[in-house]
Amino acid sequence: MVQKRSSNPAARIGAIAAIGALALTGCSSETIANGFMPSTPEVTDKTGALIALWTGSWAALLAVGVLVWGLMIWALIVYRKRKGDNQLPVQLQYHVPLELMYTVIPIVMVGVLFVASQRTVEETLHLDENPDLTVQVYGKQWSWDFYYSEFDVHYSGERIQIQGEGDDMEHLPTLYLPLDQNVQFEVMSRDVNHAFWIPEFLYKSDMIPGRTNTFQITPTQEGVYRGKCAEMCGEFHSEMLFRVEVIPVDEFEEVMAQYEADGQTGPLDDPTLNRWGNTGGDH
Ligand SMILES: [Cu+2]
Repeated sequence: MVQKRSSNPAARIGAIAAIGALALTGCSSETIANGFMPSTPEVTDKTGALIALWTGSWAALLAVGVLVWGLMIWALIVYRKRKGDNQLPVQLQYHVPLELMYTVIPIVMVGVLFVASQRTVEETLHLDENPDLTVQVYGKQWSWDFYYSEFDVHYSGERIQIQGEGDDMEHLPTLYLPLDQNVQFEVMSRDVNHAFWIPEFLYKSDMIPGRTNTFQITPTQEGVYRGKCAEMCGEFHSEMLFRVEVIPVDEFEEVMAQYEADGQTGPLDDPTLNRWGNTGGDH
């Protein structure tokens, strides 16, 4: 008995490979649309533009890659050395239209990527003159301090020993952010270089002693996010974590009132808090 076979073995192998790849990665169409980034366009006012740049660049580069690989494979097969063929193939030099093409097309491609990146960078780094809220964030070995200047209240974190995966997140220092409000972050360090990173916000900023780095983000989706230090800063760098809670404005104001009731008032910019007595300025 003859086994029934698909008329096109290549198509069959392709289909199996595609199903296998999808099964292995377990990815949904949404994950693919977001370019496998740990975020969605809804998280902040910036994530949409960042994801669009990332996926757009990937799509363009993949298209170019497929074209180039296709041409290479085609040339390899069609112009392969055949039996008894000892002649050099036609040598093509100083073919002006061809040389113009492979000079101009890459320049246009790099130009398009440059303009798209530059636009997104400008959008991401743009600072409004009147943000709704300012949070000063201090990195320190190995925790975080947050000062909400409009409310004149603070939260000072301590290092939490991480026991393992799971519930530890509850005990981490929490940065509260009001939903749909433009928050200005002013990030600094008390001792060594750290980096402020909320992966789902797709934004990371260095925290350098004696320097203030400023950026603005409007969180647009309620929820709890993970934050971490992204600069190797010593023995317990891996435990320098925090959580971010994006909550409606009225709930945010309740948290601020609670901080005030608990006596967590006043700024945290006292230079004696800094390990090196750092007063900022020239370093
Ligand atoms: Cu660190």
